[in-house]
Amino acid sequence: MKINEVPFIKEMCDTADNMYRLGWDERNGGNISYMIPETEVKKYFNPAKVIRVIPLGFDAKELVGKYFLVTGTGKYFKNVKACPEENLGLMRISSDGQNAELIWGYEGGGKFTSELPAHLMSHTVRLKADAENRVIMHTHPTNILAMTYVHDLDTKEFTHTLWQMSTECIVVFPDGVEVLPWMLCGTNEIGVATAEKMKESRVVVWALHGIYGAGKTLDETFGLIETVEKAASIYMLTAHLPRKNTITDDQLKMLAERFGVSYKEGILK
Ligand code: 2HA
Ligand code: ZN
Repeated sequence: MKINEVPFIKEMCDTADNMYRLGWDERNGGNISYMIPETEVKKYFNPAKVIRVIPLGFDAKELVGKYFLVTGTGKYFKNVKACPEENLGLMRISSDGQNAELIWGYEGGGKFTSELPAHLMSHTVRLKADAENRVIMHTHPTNILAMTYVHDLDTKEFTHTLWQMSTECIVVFPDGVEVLPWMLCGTNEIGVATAEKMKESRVVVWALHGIYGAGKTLDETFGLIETVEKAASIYMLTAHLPRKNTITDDQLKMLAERFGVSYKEGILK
């Protein structure tokens, strides 16, 4: 079997390719981690055969024994589909939670994304909120990024504006978005801060940088970020124009009721 016929690898390739084509992942921008059940790993790989052990640089003891398919550091989303074995790695968290045991990938001496702390800390938090969560996705969508330059970064204000930007928003992300101020990326500190925000929401905006999303599948997580990005694009197209119409708070409440979602408190009046 060819590597790009392994279902979860094909899915990852298609997703990275799609995100690249949308202009979200310039150069080495963006990273994805996808938790793969051991039963799935065993269908295509020999988990007893560890190619390399790579120190994590932080403690991932709550994820011991779990397998993740992760984009590589310095790698380009543009190239993932053509060469998954160089741009992706399949790894297991070692029994002491300190290392990544590489099962497949990162050919040519690569390693996991520099944002792995934010990914694994977010997985830990989201798994507590939803046992089926499997994906953490980080990307640089153009309009979300633009919006953080011109909009108040207060989480409630930011969420309220996004919810108003299209009718489906409050239904797709009823837990709103959390916003982190600019922080140095690639550090354990931004990982801790991101995971803390992930307790409240499946979407965390990194001001002046990009976005994090969490979900059960690659499709669902992509769709979540896509919806936030669409809302941000409506904002960027209209923010400088006189507003004639808007979705009111009462209408947002009607939507939430109709679609049976419980939305984050303290945002609608
Ligand atoms: O991997 O997006 O945040 C490149 C990045 C860092
Ligand atoms: Zn980034």
